[in-house]
Amino acid sequence: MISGTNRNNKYYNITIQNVYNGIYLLSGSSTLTDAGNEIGTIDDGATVIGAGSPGSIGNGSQATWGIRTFAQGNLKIFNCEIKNVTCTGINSVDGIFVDNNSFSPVSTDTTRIYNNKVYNLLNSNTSPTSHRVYGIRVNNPANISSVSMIYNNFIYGLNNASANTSSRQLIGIYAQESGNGLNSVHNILFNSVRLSPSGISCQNSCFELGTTSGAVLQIYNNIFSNFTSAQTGNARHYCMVTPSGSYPGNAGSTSDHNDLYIANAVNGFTGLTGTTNRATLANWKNAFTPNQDVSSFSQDPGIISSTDLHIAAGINTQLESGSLNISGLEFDIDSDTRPGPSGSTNGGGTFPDVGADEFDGIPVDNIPPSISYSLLQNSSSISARVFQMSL
Ligand SMILES: [Ca+2]
Ligand SMILES: [Ca+2]
Repeated sequence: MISGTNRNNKYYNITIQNVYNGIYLLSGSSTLTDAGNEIGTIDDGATVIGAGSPGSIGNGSQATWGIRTFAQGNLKIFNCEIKNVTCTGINSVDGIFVDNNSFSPVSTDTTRIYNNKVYNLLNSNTSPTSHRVYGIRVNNPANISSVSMIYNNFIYGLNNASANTSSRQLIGIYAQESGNGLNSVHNILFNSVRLSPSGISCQNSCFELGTTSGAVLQIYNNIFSNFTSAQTGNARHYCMVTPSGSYPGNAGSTSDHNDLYIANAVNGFTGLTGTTNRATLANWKNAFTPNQDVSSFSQDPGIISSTDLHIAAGINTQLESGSLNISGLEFDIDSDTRPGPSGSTNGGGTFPDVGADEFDGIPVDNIPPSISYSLLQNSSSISARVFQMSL
C-alpha cells in the first residue's frame, strides 16, 4: 500500500437514523487510496443504518445511500443492516455503493462485501428521467489485482416509481456500471436477491453488468428471483442483464449454479443480452459461447416470507447442495457451516446450498445427466462387441 494513506479505521456497531445519508468513506484521491478501513459488526453488537420506517435515511431530493465509499483499498463491509433509504428526486438510491475511478491503474486489492441485509430502498419520483435504486453497486479500478468479493448478502424490498422504460431503474446488484475496470475481478457469490416491487412501471433486474470488455466476472451460487407482476410495453423485468451476448464479463468470465427465477413471464425474462430478451433459462444459457449457467436452474426459492430470505428446513429444493464449493467461503450469512449446516438430517449437506442461507433441505436433482456414446458400425467380426457410453 502507498504510504501516507488513511488506514485501518474500523467503524463497528454503529446505529444511524434520521439523516440524509448513512456512511461515506471518501479518499480525496483515486491514486492515493485509503487502506484497510472496515464498516461492520463485531462481538454481540449491530450496525444498523436506517430506522424502522420508510425515509429514515434520505427522504430528500438528493442522492442518498446507506454506505458509500470511494478509492478504498482492502475495504470490508460486513454484517450491516441497511434499510428504509428513500429519495424523492431524480437521483440515485444505494444500499451499498463501493466506487472507484474505473480507469485508475491503482490496485484496491481485495474488497469484501458480505453478510449484509439491504432492504426497503425506494425512489418515489415518477419522472421518466433515469433515477436508479441499487441494492449493492461496485465499480473496480482498472487493475488486475483489484478483486471484489460480494457474498452472503440478502437484498429485497426495492421499489422505484420511475416512468423510465429505457434502462433498468431497480437493480439488486450492479457490477461495473461505470465501465472499464479492465482485468479487475468481481466475484458475485452466494447472494439472495428478491425483487417484488409493487405497482412498478419501469424496467428492473436482480443483477446487471455494465461492460463485457472490462472486469472479469465469476457469478456463482446466487438466487436471482424476480416476482415483478406482469408488465406492458417497454417495462420489463429480468434476472440478469449484460450489455452483449459475449461472455457475461471480459474473457474468462463464468456464471453457473445460480437459481434464475421469473414468477411472471408477461414481460418477464430470464435475461437481457444487449437488446435481445432471453425469455427462458435455456434461451439465456444458449446466448453465450461457450454456454453459461449450464448447471443453473429456475425454481421459486420458497423463502420463509417476503421480508425473510431464509429457506425453510425440510423442503424439497434444488437449492439444497446445488452450489459449487468456493474455497474460503465456508460459512453463510448466519455463520452456519458450508456445506451443511452441521446437524443436517434431510440428506443434503453434500455441497453448499444456493443463496446466502445454508439450510437443511431435501436435495432434488432435476438436471438430466449428459450422455454421449458412439454408435456401433457395421462389422464382419463375430466376436463380442462393446458399446461405450459416457455419463
Ligand atoms: Ca443459515
Ligand atoms: Ca444444506
